[in-house]
Formats: sequence, C-alpha cells, structure tokens
Amino acid sequence: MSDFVQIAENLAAGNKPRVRELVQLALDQGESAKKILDEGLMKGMGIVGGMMEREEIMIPEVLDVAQFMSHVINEMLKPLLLEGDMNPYGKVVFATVQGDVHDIGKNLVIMMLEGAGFQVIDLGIDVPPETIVESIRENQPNMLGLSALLTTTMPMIKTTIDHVIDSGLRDQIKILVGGAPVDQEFADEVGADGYAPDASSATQLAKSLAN
Ligand code: B1M
Repeated sequence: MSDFVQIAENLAAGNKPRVRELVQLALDQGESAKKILDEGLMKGMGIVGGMMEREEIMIPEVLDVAQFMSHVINEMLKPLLLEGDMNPYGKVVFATVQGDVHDIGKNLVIMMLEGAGFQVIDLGIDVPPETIVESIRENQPNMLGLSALLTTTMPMIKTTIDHVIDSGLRDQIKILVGGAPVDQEFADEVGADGYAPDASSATQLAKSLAN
C-alpha cells in the first residue's frame, strides 16, 4: 500500500530526494500516475497553499516547491499520464490570463490535451486579451483554453472572452475555462462553453466539445 500522505507531506516540507523515492516506490508498487498526482503531489500543493495563506512559507520557497513538482511530473509521471488514445481532435490556443503567473495547472491540462491528440499553442502566463485574439486570428484554432488561479484574475477571463466576441471570432471557437477558483456557475456567467475542475476532465470535455 503506497503512502500518498507521505508524498504530500514531504513535498510540502521541500524534502525533494524523499519525494522522488516515494513516487518511485509507488510506481514500483503499481500505483497509477494519476493517483500519485491527485492523492500525493496535488494534496502536497494544497498543504503549501494553506501554509502560504497563514504566511508560514515565503514566496520563493513556494516557487521552489512548485518547480520541483513540475520536474517530478515531467520526469517521472508524464509518459504514464500520456498513455492512451492519440486521435486528432484539433487545435487549442491556451493561456493563463493577464495578471496571473500560475502555470502548473495549465501545463498539466496542456500535457493531457496533447496526449489525447490535440495540437496546443501555449501562450504562457500573464497573457493580455489582445495577444490571445491575435493568436486566434493567426492560428485558427477550434478551441480556446483560459486558466486563472486568483480570484482577482478571474474577471480577466470575462474580459478576454469579451475581446474575442468584439473581434468577431467567437463563433469559430469553443471556450473552455478552469483554475482553482473557477466553477461551472462562473463559466456560465462569462459565456464560456465549458468548465472542468481538473486536467483529465478538461481533456474529456475538450474531446466532447470538439465533436
Ligand atoms: Co499562488 N496563490 N500566488 N503562487 N499559489 C494560490 C492560488 C492561493 C490559493 C494560495 C493561498 O493563499 N492559499 C492564493 C490565491 C488566493 C485567491 O485568489 N483567493 C495565491 C496567491 C494569493 C498568490 C500571490 C498573490 C501571492 C503573493 O504574491 N502575495 C501571487 C500572485 C502572483 C500572480 O499570479 N500575479 C502568487 C504566486 C505564486 C507563485 C509564483 C509563488 C507560485 C506559482 C508558480 C507557478 O505556477 N509556476 C504559486 C503557487 C504554487 C500557488 C499554490 C500553492 C499552488 C498552485 C498550483 O500549482 N497547484 C496555490 C494554492 C493551491 O492551489 N492550493 C496558490 C497545483 C496545480 C496542479 O493545480 O493550478 O489548481 P491548479 O490546476 C488544476 C485545476 O485548477 C485545473 O486543472 C489543473 C490540474 O488538475 N485547471 C484547469 C487549471 N487550469 C485549467 C484550465 C482548464 C481546465 C482546468 O480549462 C481551460
């Protein structure tokens, strides 16, 4: 039986060698990459979030843990997370909205979308609505993915969608939104076509919107 709590706690404590060991152990014991991600690493990030809120951890330390988590995902879990179907579903322009620099969730969603056969144009973080509209015009995707992690940057999702509407491009694309503070109600309010709470449901939703 793998110890996901240990993975979470060691990640939050910044104990990198131990996290690698525990993740490898869980893989050796036959645990799925998804379970290690959801019940170990994501829970660890949740602990870090709480410490951040209580000001028990400084921003550079949070960043260090976040970067380490990305490495573990890329080096140890990515190939396993990507096993599955590889059908072509189309092109997605994806961005973290202006004012927001969080990208671990965005990168995870992109990784899963690519694994499912989407071509993804990643515009990165802190992306102004104008840049997003320009990219839609240039790349002609059939979908737009917008991520926001802060309550203060959620309104930028609406601003971005409004820019897409004003540019006359709204009918060409489906818009998918997500990020920790986003929910279905918000997605409906801002006129998105869909909301997903995590990377795998985002991929399922993108597939159904593409069809
Ligand atoms: Co920030 N931060 N942060 N942070 N940070 C949060 C979000 C926070 C909840 C922490 C807290 O206080 N508890 C809080 C937000 C509070 C709020 O708005 N209500 C917060 C804050 C306040 C801040 C700063 C303002 C702190 C400061 O400077 N005083 C600052 C803002 C900077 C900015 O953006 N302008 C800041 C900075 C940072 C770091 C740079 C240090 C770092 C980010 C590094 C990076 O991303 N490269 C950071 C981190 C790491 C976090 C926490 C700890 C972890 C976020 C994360 O990566 N989670 C976070 C607390 C938390 O979430 N528990 C926190 C793991 C990731 C896999 O999950 O991103 O939720 P997530 O993505 C999921 C889903 O949301 C979904 O799928 C993903 C995978 O399952 N999803 C989508 C995401 N996008 C999607 C799009 C979709 C569909 C699904 O369709 C398009």
